[in-house]
Amino acid sequence: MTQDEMKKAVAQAAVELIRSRLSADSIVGVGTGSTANFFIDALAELKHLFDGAVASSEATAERLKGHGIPVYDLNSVSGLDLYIDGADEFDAGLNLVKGGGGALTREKIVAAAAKEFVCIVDASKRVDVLGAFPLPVEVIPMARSLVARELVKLGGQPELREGFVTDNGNLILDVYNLEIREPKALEAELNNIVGVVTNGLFARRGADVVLMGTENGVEKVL
Ligand code: ABF
Repeated sequence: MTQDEMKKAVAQAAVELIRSRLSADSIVGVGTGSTANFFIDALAELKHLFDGAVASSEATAERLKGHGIPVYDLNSVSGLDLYIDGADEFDAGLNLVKGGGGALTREKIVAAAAKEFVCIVDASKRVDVLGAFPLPVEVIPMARSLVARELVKLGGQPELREGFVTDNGNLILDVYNLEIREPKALEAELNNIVGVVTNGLFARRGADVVLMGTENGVEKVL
């Protein structure tokens, strides 16, 4: 199985998982990335079963609309039952690193609004300790250097993601060399740096379930 085949399989498994929970007034939170894209394509088959979606990025909104799925502003809905999204890393505690695609802030907002977060990944995303994947931190442009210096004090090695601006008009610092043994504490500490909008640790609100595509099929990690 190729990595894309695993992503596709896990996307299909997520659709099967949520199918019985969809009703005419359901609005589904939808994430960003290549695995989420496979999910959107599979979800489109069920578009007659639910009302619409809230998107975690402009790219996802466009893809949903391309399938004829209505996209709602989060402010116009009272909450979401489900959020389905990928990740860059996950550990045994279902803590995640996200934001490789740069959509971390909107992803974190939509995840916070959802009762259940179903994370869909291929097996390459499982790690013992988070941090091999550089941790994305979204920063207000004028605070870029200030935040970078604070990240160095924490032992990280921040690098500006060149030529990239988030959907919110901000910058991303990718932080290398972090061995994240206490994800909840680090998530809070990073959020306390003035100028940080969000960081890519999803630990305080991690996944509720991870569906992982492997060579031998899809595994459910709880
Ligand atoms: C989003 O897409 C991100 O938070 C994460 O960076 C990325 C995962 O990408 P892919 O599914 O393409 O591996 O979920």
